[in-house]
Amino acid sequence: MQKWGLIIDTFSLLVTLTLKKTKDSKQNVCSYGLDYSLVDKVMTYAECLVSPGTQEISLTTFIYEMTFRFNLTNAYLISAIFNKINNGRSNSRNSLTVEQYSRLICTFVTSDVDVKVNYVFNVYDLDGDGFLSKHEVHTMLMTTVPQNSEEQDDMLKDLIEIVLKLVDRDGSGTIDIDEFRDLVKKDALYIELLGQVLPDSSFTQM
Ligand SMILES: [Ca+2]
Repeated sequence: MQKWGLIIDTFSLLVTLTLKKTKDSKQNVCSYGLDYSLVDKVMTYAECLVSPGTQEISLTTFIYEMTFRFNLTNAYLISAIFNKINNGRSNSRNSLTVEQYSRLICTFVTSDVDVKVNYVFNVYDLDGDGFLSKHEVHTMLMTTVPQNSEEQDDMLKDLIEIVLKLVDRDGSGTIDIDEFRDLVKKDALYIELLGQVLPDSSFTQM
């Protein structure tokens, strides 16, 4: 009888640990005001993208999903998103964990504007110093403005000045997260001021 008691105890401990792990994993993925069933759906979708024989989502799959499911069209911006969400891994590879990918998709589907603002700002902030420098603004705008002539190059320079004048309220020559957030609060369209890193309006919710 004692043996069965021990087996049952071990079994319930395992069930508790498994449930706790699933719950922790979902909490890790997202606390953006999404309900668990939606986070569940996102994670199930992300798990389907894992390359056979690995636990990870490859860069190729990531590019394919961003392009064809989320209608992101700029290769440079897709790679900037990938690098940003892959950042901080000790053995940085050309793949993402299911959690990293799910967190991105949760950012896409949440209606929490602050989460989206933080995400977009971080992608634009290429060197991760917390400010968008003139150089970063230039690099981002180059992805949207074609530069085939001197005239277009001048247009780009003018555009950079216009953007800085619009956002850089303290005249520091850089854009900080508060300045960016304030601008987006004035008009939500400004969230993609420097390039599209969120799904467009044709994206249907998960
Ligand atoms: Ca920066």
